[in-house]
Amino acid sequence: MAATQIATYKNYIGGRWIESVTGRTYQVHNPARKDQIVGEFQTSGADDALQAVAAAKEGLAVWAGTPAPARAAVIYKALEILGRRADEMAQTITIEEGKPIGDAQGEVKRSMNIMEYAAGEGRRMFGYTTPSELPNTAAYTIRRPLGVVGIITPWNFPLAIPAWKIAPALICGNALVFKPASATPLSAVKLTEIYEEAGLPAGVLNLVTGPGAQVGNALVESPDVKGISFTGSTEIGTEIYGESAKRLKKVQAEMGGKNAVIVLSDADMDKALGGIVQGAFGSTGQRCTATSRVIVEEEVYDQFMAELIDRTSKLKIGDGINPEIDVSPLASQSQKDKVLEYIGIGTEEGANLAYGGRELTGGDYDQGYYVEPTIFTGVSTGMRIAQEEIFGPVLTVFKAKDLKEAIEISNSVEFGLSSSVYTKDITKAYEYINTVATGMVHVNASTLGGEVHLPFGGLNSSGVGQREQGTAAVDFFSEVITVYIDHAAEATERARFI
Ligand code: UN1
Repeated sequence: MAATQIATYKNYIGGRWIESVTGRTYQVHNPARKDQIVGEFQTSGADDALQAVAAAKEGLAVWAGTPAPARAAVIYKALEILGRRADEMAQTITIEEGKPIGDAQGEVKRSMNIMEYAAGEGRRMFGYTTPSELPNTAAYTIRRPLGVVGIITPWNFPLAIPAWKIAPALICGNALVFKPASATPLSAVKLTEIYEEAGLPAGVLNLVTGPGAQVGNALVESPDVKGISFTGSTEIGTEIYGESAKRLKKVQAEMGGKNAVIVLSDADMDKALGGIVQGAFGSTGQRCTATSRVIVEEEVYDQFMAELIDRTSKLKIGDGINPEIDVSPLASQSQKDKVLEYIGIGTEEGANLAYGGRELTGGDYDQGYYVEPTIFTGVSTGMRIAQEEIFGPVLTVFKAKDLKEAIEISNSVEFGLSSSVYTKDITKAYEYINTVATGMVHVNASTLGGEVHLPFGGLNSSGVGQREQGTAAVDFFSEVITVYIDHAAEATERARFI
């Protein structure tokens, strides 16, 4: 692979693949094989972003006027093409992001699911009709696109997150400028190719790769961009929300998590352990819905810990392209540095390193960014490892005397994305559902994921604006217009208070 020629990928603006006006490019490499170059991509700047916005304005004129069922036909076609390219797309995800191939295949499937769901929305896109106070008057709502929308996506789901923003945005008739994470642009290029092949009109989807500080900022600042759909860190999301608020721009920001699982003494231990190990160490913990805290009721704590460590020790670590692998490398050097730094912080704070904690080196490990699955016990809520999002394979464990205390610990963080309880007691499960401070709540299932026809998102520092996916996505990507029609044959006296 290293000997083959490196492909250069371009931006896609106004229906043409073009180079950045900066004249600069950068390389992306495989996090499991540092010497394998995934490709060369445009290092775009603000001028490219603005050119894309101008192209999107032209695309909008065509797309907003296309009936939603006809827009759906393009998305269905793209879905078919993605299905045909599914294996290639899964490999692309693994090669550029590093996640195990099984997870990458799941990601492709989720992308297909959202495209199917969004396309179906083309024959719904409901408004509502309600009686007017006045005779001979019709009153109802319709939906119109927001306009030009900026789509800013992270590296940890290089295909699915773009897919679940782009498909709902398209069905609602918007034109888009898509800025994928600098670390994972190849899945984005391929998704754009798929929409091009599906027949999306020029200018409706524009792709600009490069640094967020230039491209992302230009989108946030442009008065022609009416909305931003962002997924990434709470720090950047907060900045985007603030800057957008000044310009009265609609924002949907999906940000960090510090998701907790509560294990009560009556839990099915096998189920709980399976969900926790997958939640904490699957995708190397690099998911905003990853499990980063476990709170165990004291009666079952010792048994639980022994089994957790046993299961964790059996995980196979290596290059995710090998289907036998459970835990693959972190996505980058900076991710590895950050995770190791937090492991150091946990130790300094006095938590007990119960398992793992080391960087893996030697042999193939030297080719990637490997850190062992790591478990800290004796963690208290004041510690940084109990509060901050680590975004890696690090699990913190707490002991609680009962459900009430467990929920207090669960709610003691600024984040509020996902959470889970394992119990067979329906009363306790409901108490948990009604009091835990997260946007997504699971009972007897891991904190991970979500289905595309249900809203996805969190409370507090985890998210702001309307949820992604489900009908919430249509609410975000459309404006509701209220219509009143007086259809009386002649002038009638109108009520004074209207
Ligand atoms: C998932 O964990 O299944 O950035 C989806 C993220 C989330 C999406 C996660 N916004 O990890």
